[in-house]
Amino acid sequence: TNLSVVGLGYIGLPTAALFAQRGLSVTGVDVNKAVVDSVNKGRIHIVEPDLDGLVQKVVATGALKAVSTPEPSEAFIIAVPTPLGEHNKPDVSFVFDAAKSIAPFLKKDDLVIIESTCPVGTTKQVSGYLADLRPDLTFPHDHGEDSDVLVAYSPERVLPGRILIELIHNDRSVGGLSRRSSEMAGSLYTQIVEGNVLLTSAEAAELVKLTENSFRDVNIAFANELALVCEELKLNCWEIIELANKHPRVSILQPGPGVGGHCIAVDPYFIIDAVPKATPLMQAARAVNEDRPLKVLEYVRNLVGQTQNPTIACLGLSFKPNIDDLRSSPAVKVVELLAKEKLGTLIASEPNVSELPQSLRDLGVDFADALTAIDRASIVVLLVDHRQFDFIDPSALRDKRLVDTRGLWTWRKSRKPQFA
Ligand code: SAJ
Repeated sequence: TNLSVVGLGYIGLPTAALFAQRGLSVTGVDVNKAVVDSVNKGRIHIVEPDLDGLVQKVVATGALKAVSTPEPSEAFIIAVPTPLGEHNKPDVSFVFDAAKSIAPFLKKDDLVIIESTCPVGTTKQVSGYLADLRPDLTFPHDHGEDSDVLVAYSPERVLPGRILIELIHNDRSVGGLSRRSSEMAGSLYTQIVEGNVLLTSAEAAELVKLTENSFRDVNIAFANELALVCEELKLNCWEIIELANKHPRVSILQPGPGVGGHCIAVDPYFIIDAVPKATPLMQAARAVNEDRPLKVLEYVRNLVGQTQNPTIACLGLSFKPNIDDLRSSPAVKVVELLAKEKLGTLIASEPNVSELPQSLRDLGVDFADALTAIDRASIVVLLVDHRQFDFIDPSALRDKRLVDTRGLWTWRKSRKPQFA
């Protein structure tokens, strides 16, 4: 089988490489020429365990090649970004651009699968759009089982850092615009997926993806709200959560300085935008989570009090532990807020990158390793619980004022129960 994967990002590239490893002839398509060139040299432009070796191998054997514009193929997977646009409205324009780019090459019995996170109904709209571009072919939204082209939706649900493992082992929802579309898409995925491949409709599969990430956002908001409750009641929220989680049916997540990344903080809006009246809880969760960086600012402001120009060390900048991705990071947001408020001299430390992002350099933030930053500071703000920070000797913190947004020092390291 020939397969084309449109979009060679965090999802498209590992997916393309896995299909190539399983013996398909795979063409990766990306509008970014630098990405195409690097893949064709067997190199990767993203950080992901084991992906470099796999891409190098499948490019060397000729099973995977990258191109800038699509070519004819039997199956097309669209894995392009769907960011939030203005007013928190989903922007699916890259999906439609990708559909337009493959339209000229479609022929009878070809399969088109969308993997990008999409509002419910997008797959059907894309099918309609393709039908307008190719009036010589029939599509399933109009012609059901008899359509020439098959169209389906199948969301990725992999965790960065574990992408190759989760692509293979996670169960996968596959929703077609017709039964035949579901079945053909499902049988394609069985070539890489060892988990269950579960067939449904396109609309259901679209909502499943949005539901998963909205569920996590609401649950993180619960933890963040509990942090506020505990602060008012002067109790340690990490201890409360650990003890509550001993209940066999309770599993509370961890509070933090906010929810970052490209999915959890975005996808709830894809539901909220479609059905605002039905989503008071999801909207409240977003508000709670979006308020977190401002809360951290408030804690630091209180610690600073009347002190003139204190030095403040901010530890961790990525959007979650043990990754190097600083985009959409609440930790970066906190440092920006602190810098704009000119509360003191700021030093940021992030062991997974070699320099600060431009936005922080422009604000005059210094960059140092964690121990140097702590040594120079009177206030230490822990923003990300990277494994490197586990090893910081508590004596280095003895005379520092702390804002521990992750409970590393105020609970996990100290483990001082309430009565102590
Ligand atoms: N976070 C907390 N407390 C927690 C857990 C997470 O504050 O207890 C924060 C993190 O620090 C981070 C943000 O939430 O800022 C998101 O991190 P994450 O680890 O929850 O999720 P992502 O964005 O790396 O990946 C998620 C995953 N979705 C779910 O777990 C339901 C992944 O499986 C999806 O494939 C991915 O979104 C995606 O692409 O949609």
